[in-house]
Amino acid sequence: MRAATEALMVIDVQNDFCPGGALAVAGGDTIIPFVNQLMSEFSVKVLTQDWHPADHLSFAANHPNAAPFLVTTMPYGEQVLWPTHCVQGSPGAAFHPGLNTDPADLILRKGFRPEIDSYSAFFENDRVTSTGLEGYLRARGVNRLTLVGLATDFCVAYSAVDAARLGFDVEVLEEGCRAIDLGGSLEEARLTMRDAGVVLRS
Ligand code: VGL
Ligand code: ZN
Repeated sequence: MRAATEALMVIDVQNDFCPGGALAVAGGDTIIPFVNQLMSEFSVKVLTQDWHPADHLSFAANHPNAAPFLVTTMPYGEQVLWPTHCVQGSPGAAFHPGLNTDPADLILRKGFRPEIDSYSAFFENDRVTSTGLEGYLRARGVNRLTLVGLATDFCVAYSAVDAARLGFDVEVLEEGCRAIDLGGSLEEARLTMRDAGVVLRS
């Protein structure tokens, strides 16, 4: 068992990011046995859930004449427009049925404000609005994080980079992640993570 100062973070292992889902990540479901095993090795376990209202502005469908995967400019910067996914309470927003959610200490939902996306589990996409997760982890005495989940190049990478910037020791286990890889986004995310001091383990 890992020390009580270490937490496992499982990012967005939800139906919509698995094969058959609205924003399916290739092989997204194949990480699940590995993730379930890891969960038994950590005492502190946090799961995140992408959790959007139907009118969320990260959805291409909520912009006139916009197609999914185009980039637009929002008040807080660039934003990819996604297919409608992880709508609050929908089957696509539910955790994959193979994921063992019972051992989770905390389930953190993010992306619930219609006007702003939140890839990271720590800050919304303006990079300043806090989700409260830092306070939770610090209050529990956690200083080291291991991340797995979906997708490597968006929610995992943003969470890992924010965590490193906040001063946590951060490791991403790539065996427990799968990427969307939109126009080279995986390679870019790897570089950004390394620059921020995140340790990538294959
Ligand atoms: C994610 C795109 C949009 C993710 C969430 O979990 O990586 N990607 N919303
Ligand atoms: Zn989303």
